[in-house]
Amino acid sequence: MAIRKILTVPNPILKQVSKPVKTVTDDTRALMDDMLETMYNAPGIGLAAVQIGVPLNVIVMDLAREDEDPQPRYFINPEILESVDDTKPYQEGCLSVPDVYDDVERPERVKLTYLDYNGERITEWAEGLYAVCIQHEMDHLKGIVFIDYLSRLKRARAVKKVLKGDKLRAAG
Ligand code: GNR
Ligand code: NI
Repeated sequence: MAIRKILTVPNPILKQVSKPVKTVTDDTRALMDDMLETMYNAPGIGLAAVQIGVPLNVIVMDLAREDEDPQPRYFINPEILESVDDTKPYQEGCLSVPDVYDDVERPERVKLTYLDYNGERITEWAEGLYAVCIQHEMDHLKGIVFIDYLSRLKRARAVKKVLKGDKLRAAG
């Protein structure tokens, strides 16, 4: 397992549309292992493969609180089958947009289908933080980052803030 570098905006790779995984293999599992380690190290609650520069439809997530045992979740080729009409705002953040947080409105519950770590199909409803996070991650697979839902001014400020943070880190 290895910790990989997380790409940040405005890296154009984050705008790429990810491709489906043809077959779930040990390579897919090795990628997911690296993603999980990278996510825990960040730390974050979800990560899409494109955020480490691999444009495949692969997501990892762990919504367990710090006082709970880890609950790693793996999603390959996820699809949303149904969404309720009710939406709810939630203050989102993103490892690709460090230190920026803002409200995003999304459907409160979504029915999704995906392949798990072993390539088995799971179909279930997601709600609460799970619904927020899976929609945020599935946006990454389409090249969408949460700041794309904000006003142009807020988006420009967010990108500027990230570039400034990168510059400060580079200078040590
Ligand atoms: O760690 C993360 N926290 C978070 C908080 C609110 C809504 C979505 C997220 S996902 C984010 C990790 C990330 O950037 N995943 O793509
Ligand atoms: Ni994100």
